[in-house]
Amino acid sequence: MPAEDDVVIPGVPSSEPPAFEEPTSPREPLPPKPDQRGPEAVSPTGSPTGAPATARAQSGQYLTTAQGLRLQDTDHSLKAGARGPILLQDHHLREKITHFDHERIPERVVHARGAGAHGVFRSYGTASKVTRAGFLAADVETPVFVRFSTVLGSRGSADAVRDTRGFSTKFYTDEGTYDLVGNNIPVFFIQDGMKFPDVVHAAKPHPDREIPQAQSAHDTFWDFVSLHTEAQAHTLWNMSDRGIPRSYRTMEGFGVHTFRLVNAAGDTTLVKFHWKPKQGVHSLVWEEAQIINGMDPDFHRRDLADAIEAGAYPEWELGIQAFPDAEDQMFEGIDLLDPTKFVPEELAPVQPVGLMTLNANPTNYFAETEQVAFHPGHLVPGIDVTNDPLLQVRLFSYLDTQISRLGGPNFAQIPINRPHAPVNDMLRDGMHQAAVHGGAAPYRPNSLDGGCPFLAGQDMGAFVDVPQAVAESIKERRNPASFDDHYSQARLFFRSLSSVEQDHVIQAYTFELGKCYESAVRERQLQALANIDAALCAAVAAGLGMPAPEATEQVPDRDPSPSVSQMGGTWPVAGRVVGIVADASSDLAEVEAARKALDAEGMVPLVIAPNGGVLSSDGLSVTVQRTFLTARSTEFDALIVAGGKQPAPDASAGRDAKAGEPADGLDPRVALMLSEAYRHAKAVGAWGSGSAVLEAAGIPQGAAGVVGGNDAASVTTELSGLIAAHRAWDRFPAAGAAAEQGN
Ligand code: HDE
Repeated sequence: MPAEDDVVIPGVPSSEPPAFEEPTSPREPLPPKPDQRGPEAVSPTGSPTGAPATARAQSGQYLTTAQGLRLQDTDHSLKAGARGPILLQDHHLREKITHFDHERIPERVVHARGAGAHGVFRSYGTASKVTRAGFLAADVETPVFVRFSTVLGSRGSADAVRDTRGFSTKFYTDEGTYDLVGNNIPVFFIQDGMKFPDVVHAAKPHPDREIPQAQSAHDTFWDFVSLHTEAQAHTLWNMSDRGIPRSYRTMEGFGVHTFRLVNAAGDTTLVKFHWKPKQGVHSLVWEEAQIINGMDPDFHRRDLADAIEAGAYPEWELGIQAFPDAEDQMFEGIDLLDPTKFVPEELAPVQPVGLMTLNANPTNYFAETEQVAFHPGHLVPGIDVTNDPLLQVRLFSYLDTQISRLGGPNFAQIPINRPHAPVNDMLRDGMHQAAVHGGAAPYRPNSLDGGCPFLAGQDMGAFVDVPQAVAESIKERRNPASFDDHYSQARLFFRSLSSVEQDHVIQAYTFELGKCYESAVRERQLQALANIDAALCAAVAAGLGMPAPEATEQVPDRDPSPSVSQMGGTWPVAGRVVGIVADASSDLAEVEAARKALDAEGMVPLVIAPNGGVLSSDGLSVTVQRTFLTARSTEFDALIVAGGKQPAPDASAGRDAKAGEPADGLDPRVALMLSEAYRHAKAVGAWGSGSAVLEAAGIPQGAAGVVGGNDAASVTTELSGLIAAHRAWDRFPAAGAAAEQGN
């Protein structure tokens, strides 16, 4: 038996391995896999049912209709003779086809593509002095469901596109469900929600050809953001590495808006919410992202599910930046009601208030991840909204959109959306009503139902709107003057990045604008860049072959915020994927030692060999997970070479176009894998004959992130240290002078 049985390789499709022959004896449906969990068993009105977790799955040993009628045949429709027409009376046929015809529901108008997971939030209690929210009291544990998403693409689009990511969390608290519906970027495109359809129409594919899918590199997007300059700050975050996260696990989350917390004494505090990933904030490089979108469009979805399956539970600390609830709602000159502005952590540190751990995959994508319905207006006592005009429009939009997306007003009764608090809402009837309401008097006041339900006082856990003074004012369509500053924070952000990160920003703008057809659009965006940073503008203009315009606005210089840079630390390596290139000539004892060492650190080792099956020698055997045909560097955070010099039998361009002519006797797919990994500044290691492979692939010994050693133990130890820093950053050449001038 291959030795890797005790090393978890995630991706198992079912809770039991299948038999080769089609099974012949009836049995109950298989249970979920150990890494999976469904929504908790509560009734449509929030009561625990005590039912087993699988009670909502299919049951019984035999195929039935939706009415539970056992069936004898599901392959042949009922016909008037073997060659005759089909009879209308075939209920099973009509039910099967009709249900299939209606399997799809409208996808979300934005954030259509997502991935979800279950977890738990444990509160530290540190927020109790500013909020009376029960789930933020000391040591309270609250079940959560999280959905991550891209914004622009359709439900079937690729994961690694350049885009903002959604980060939505549903806390099933005892006081009702609280939703924190945020993004991975702390600022937004627009200040007033009324413009949301405009920015979304501009960013979505062109309406005539419906291209391009899931990306901003096209004329309508840049047309809008260059005319609508309040979008420039968010756009710059998108063009930074934040727009192409390595993983959902390595994203920060932001509530974006300012919220108002209220404590037991009624004191209020303005706050911004932050999710800080324990895994660190990491990104892809652009070429890597583009390859991934072809090789594995499900990259982020798979990564999240695999990490949870492998037991590398992703964790985030929830934190708050707290500001005095001053009359002007400003902090250090930053308007807290302007969602295009963030408050640098250097001015207001993020104070941790609890830890979220994602520890189970959903059992069914549609039932859970697709049907989950978030809403920024799902609040609990102790958390209230502010007058941020973006947030105010969201408070209307989310309830409205769910009604058409989920087919009526009762979507809160769908299992994933059911609160874990008693529901007594006097809302009645409607499509898909799943509750069976008792009583005669769903109105207030009544006497027929004994006056039920009663209203609670604040001491009984009622939500009480903060009695917020609203200045005497006139009705008008206008922004405060502080909203007119569109550039200072874009400049602040760019100037806070390291030179490698600045280079990536320059490349992103040059790429995206290079994809725009109209020179007027490119020129207008260059004008906006000139106001952000002259060197950034000059570098992008050079790439586009256009003159760099002069700035038209005097933009104030703010102190940089080094905390926005992603570089310079080390983080846990659990869940990282390491490819081990090996072949029949490899020392399998050493390969096995590397696998064990990586597994012990929570990483996922995948053996890559010339062909599938098992590598065997000297009584040892190692199962192969990838071949030179199926593997690509982008799947791995690091590569180890333990052999694999000899070209495999299919190393010809006819069988695999990425196999060109073998170089120096090396399989060209291995050469390509190594050169890509090297180019993307990933750690690469080798021992024994593997060192000759590195040499043949032209990987310079002694270069940053290139590890040589005598055995698996020394190589994996050093490699793990490099993976902890995410990339061998020194391998990127120093930033161009243009970017440096910007500082
Ligand atoms: Fe959303 N947004 N949004 N949004 N949003 C939706 O709700 C909307 C905004 C965000 O995983 C929709 O259920 C308006 C900011 C996330 O299910 C819709 C405005 C932020 C998700 C909607 C905004 C977000 C959505 C589409 C401007 C970050 C995915 C389907 C006023 C703080 C939630 C749905 C999930 C989804 C409207 C702006 C985050 C149409 C009108 C700002 C993470 O209701």
